[in-house]
Amino acid sequence: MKHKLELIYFKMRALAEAPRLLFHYTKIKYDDVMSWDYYGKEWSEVKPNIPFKQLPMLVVDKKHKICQSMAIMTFIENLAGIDITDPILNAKANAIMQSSQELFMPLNPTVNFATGEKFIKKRDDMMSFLISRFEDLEKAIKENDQKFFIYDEPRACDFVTFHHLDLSKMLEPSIIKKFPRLEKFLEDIMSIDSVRSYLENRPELIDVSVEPKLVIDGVPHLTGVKKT
Ligand SMILES: N[C@@H](CCC(=O)N[C@@H](CS)C(=O)NCC(=O)O)C(=O)O
Repeated sequence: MKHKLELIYFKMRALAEAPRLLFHYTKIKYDDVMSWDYYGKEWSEVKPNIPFKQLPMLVVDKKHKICQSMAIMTFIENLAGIDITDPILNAKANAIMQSSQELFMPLNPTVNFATGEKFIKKRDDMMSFLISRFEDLEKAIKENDQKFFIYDEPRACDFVTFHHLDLSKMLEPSIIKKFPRLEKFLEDIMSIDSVRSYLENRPELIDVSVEPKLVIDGVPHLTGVKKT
C-alpha cells in the first residue's frame, strides 16, 4: 500500500538526515517539509502539540504522527520490506544504530550551531568520546566481515552511522582518517547511485564554526528552527 509521507523538520543537518538517506536508498517517495511551512506557525507555537515535542516527525497519510528518528528509521525499513527478520541480527543492528545515535549529542548541535571559542571547546571536549565510539564501530564492522554493519547491503543502522560519521568531518576532518575501515564504509554508502545523487543535491552546510548556514535552492539560510 502506498502512503503519503511528509517528513517535518528544521534547517539543520541532523536527525532528519538518516531518514532522508534511507528514503532515497529504498526509493520511497516522501515530501521534505519545514515545520513553519507545514503548520504556518512559529515552532514555539507548534511544539506543545507535537507528540514528543521535538522533530523530526513523519506524518503518514495526513493522520499518523511518528516522532523519534529511530522509530522513523524502523518504520521506513518495514515499509520497504528490508527489515532484519533474524532476531540476533536485528538486535545487533539495533545496538549499532543506538551506539551511533548516541553520537548525536554533542556532535550535531556543535556542527550546526556552535561558533568561535564555543565551537573549539565543544569539539575538544567531545574528542575522546568520538574516538572511543569510532573505535567500537570500526571493530564491529571489521568483526562482521560484510560490506556494511550487518549485510552486504545497507540497512537503517548503516544510514544512522553514516550520518554521524559524515558529520564528524565538519567538526574535525582528521578524526575519521584514523579509521580506514570506517572511511571505506562511508565510500561504500556514497557509491550507491540513489544515495550519491541525494548527497550531491542536498542543501550544503556552510560556514561551520563561524555562522553555520544551509544553502537551500541557492540561498544561504541560518541554521535553526525559525523561518528565514
Ligand atoms: N530523540 C529525538 C531527539 C529529537 C531532537 O533532539 N530534535 C531537535 C532537533 S535535532 C528539536 O526538535 N529541537 C527543537 C526543540 O527541542 O524545541 C529523535 O531522535 O528524534
